[in-house]
Amino acid sequence: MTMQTPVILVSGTLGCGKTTYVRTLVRDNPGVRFGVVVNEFGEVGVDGDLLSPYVPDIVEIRNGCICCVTQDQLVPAVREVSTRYAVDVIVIETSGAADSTPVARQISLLAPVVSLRAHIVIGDCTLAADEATRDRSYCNALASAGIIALSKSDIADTARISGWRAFAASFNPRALLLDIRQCEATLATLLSSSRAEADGDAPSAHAAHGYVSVSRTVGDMTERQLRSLSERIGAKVLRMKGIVRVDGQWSEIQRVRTRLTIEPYEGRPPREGRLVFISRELFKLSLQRLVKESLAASVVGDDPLMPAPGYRATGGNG
Ligand SMILES: Nc1nc2c(ncn2[C@@H]2O[C@H](COP(=O)(O)OP(=O)(O)O)[C@@H](O)[C@H]2O)c(=O)[nH]1
Ligand SMILES: [Mg+2]
Repeated sequence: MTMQTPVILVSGTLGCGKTTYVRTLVRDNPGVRFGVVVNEFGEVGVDGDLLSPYVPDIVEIRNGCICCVTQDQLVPAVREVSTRYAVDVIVIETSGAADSTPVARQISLLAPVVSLRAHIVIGDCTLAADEATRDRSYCNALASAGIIALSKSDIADTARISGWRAFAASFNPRALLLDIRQCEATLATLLSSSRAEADGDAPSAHAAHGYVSVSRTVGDMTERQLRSLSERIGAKVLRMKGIVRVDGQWSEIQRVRTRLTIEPYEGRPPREGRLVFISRELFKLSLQRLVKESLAASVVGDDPLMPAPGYRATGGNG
């Protein structure tokens, strides 16, 4: 008889901590063989590389959100992970714009081979709950979540954390409300819970989320150039991430809103550095121009003797 492979669905806004959560979950459960399906807007993926040192079995779905544009790729991806790799648990990380309701519905098409066991929606406590929840897709995800996990309580102010707690308790009282660090440690609890309330009748997401993404390959940069780039692209770019050689060391670049972090990259060095930029307020053309100008100005502005990094467009999609 075929065993049902449990699926954990993880969603939440851009930069809320989905990949960080998946990485910790996998790292803290070394006896469990995980398969991961990770979805990104752009045609150039970053999360797959960030997860690859920990998860051998990853399928990336790029070029659009799995709740709408790339929905038809989800079932084949989950089937591939569950059959080809014979994993114990499948984790699906949606893009930051996804409405997880249609995603859950797609997963149900694969019953009884896989079954959605936990639906975790992350709330980023560095954002005010009422700001984060202006997005309808995200609200749909929160409404159907079995678990609402609050991230970044270590750096958020207490008023925002209490705001999130109050919001989550009233908006979806059925959901289990946890600090994300509690979820990381409790795989057995996640899998034994029946808190995967995929509401099949909820309205599906609109076809376009209004996000645009642009990817660039980049040459070596200094930390100063990167910080200058981060400042120049401004607040209209909600998210920047990538893997770049910074001051001679391959680094994981993360910028959520205007908060930039540069950490050593632990995976296999890529052939070339790359950065992905995501915005919701700008047209694609404007984002392309902003990125191009900011990259050029950051490098030239920092050191006139240094040639501009050899960046070139690698596309990206809305
Ligand atoms: N301080 C803190 N930072 C976090 C936490 N979760 C995620 N981050 C940081 O937030 C940034 C975006 O995280 P990531 O997991 O890539 O977000 P995703 O876009 O939702 O997958 C990274 O710099 C993470 O290190 C958390 O609980 N606390
Ligand atoms: Mg991610």
